[in-house]
Amino acid sequence: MLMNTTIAEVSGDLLLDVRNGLTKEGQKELPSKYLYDEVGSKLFEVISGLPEYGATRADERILHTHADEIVEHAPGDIAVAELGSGSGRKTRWILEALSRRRHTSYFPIEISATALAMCRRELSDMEAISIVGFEREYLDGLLEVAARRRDGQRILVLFLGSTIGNFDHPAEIRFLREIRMILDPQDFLLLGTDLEKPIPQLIVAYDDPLGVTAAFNLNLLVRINRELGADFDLTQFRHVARFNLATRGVEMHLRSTCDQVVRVPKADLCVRFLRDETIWTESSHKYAPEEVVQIAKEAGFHCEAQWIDGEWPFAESLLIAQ
Ligand code: AVI
Repeated sequence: MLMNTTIAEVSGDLLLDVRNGLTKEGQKELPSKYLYDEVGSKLFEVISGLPEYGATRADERILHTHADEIVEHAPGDIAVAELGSGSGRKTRWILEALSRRRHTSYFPIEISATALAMCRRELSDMEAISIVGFEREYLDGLLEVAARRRDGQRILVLFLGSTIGNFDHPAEIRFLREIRMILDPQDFLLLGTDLEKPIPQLIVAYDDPLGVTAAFNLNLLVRINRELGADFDLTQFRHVARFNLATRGVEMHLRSTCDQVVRVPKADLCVRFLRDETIWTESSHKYAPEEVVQIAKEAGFHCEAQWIDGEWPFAESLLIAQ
C-alpha cells in the first residue's frame, strides 16, 4: 500500500529498494546487500567462524594451501583488485605469494568503510605490498584500477567467498561479463564458489542453532527501522532458511508470525503482512564445479585451473579473460 510520496526529501537507494521490494506483487523482497551495515558486517564475521558454516574457512584453506601454485599461473607484473575485501584475512596468502616475487599493488574495493579499514589494519604489516583502497561499488572501483594499470601489467581480480552466489542467474552472468569488459585479454579472475552439498547441511549452515544467522537476517529490519523510521516489531518476524530446488540455492526469508501492518514513514509506506507471509532477503546459489567453468565461458573467460577443498566442498577457479 503506497501513500502520497515525498521521495525527494529522503534520498538513497535503500529507500527506493525498500519501496519497490515491499510493494511488489506476490513475494516481497529486500536486496541482500543491505544486510551489511556495521552490525551486519560484524555478524557476518561471526557466521564465518561458526562450525556449521564452512564456506569462509574452506575459501581461506584453499588460498592458504595453494597460493604459490595459484600465482604461478599469473607470472610477471600483477596488480591485485579485490571485490569486497571484507577483513582482508584470506587475501594475505595470495599477496604474500606475489610479494615474494616483487613489490605488489593491492586495491581492495568495498562499499563498507568499516570493512576497508579492517582490511587495511589486517594487512598493514606487509612491507612489499602497497594498499590503495576504493570505497566504491565493485565495478566503479575496478574501472579505477584498470585506469591505473602500468604498461605490461596484468590485473588479478579476486572475487572470493562465493559472493557471486548471492546474485540471481542473469545478474551473475551480467556481472561477470561486466568484469570481463573492464579487463584486458589475459587478465585473471580468481572466483570463489560454494559447491553443492546435502540439503540438511546447507540448512543448518544458514540457520545455526546459536541464532547468529537469524540475528544477521533480522538486523535488516533493525536497519530499516533506524534509517527509514519504520516500526517493524522484531518479535513478530522469524528467520527462515529454505532450499530452493529449482534454483539450487539456499534462501533466507523473514516470516511474519501474524497479520500485521508495518509503517515506513520516510518511504510514505504502509505494508500489510499476512500471517506466514515472508520477505525474501537473500539467495545463496550452490554450484557444481563444471557449472563454474560453463558460466565463466559464457562471460568470456577460460577456466585455467580449479582447486576444491576436501573438507567443505568449495571451489576456487582461476579464470583468464579471452
Ligand atoms: C556473503 N555470502 C557469500 C554469504 C553466503 O553464504 O551467501 C552470506 C551469508 N548469508 C547467510 N550466511 C552467510
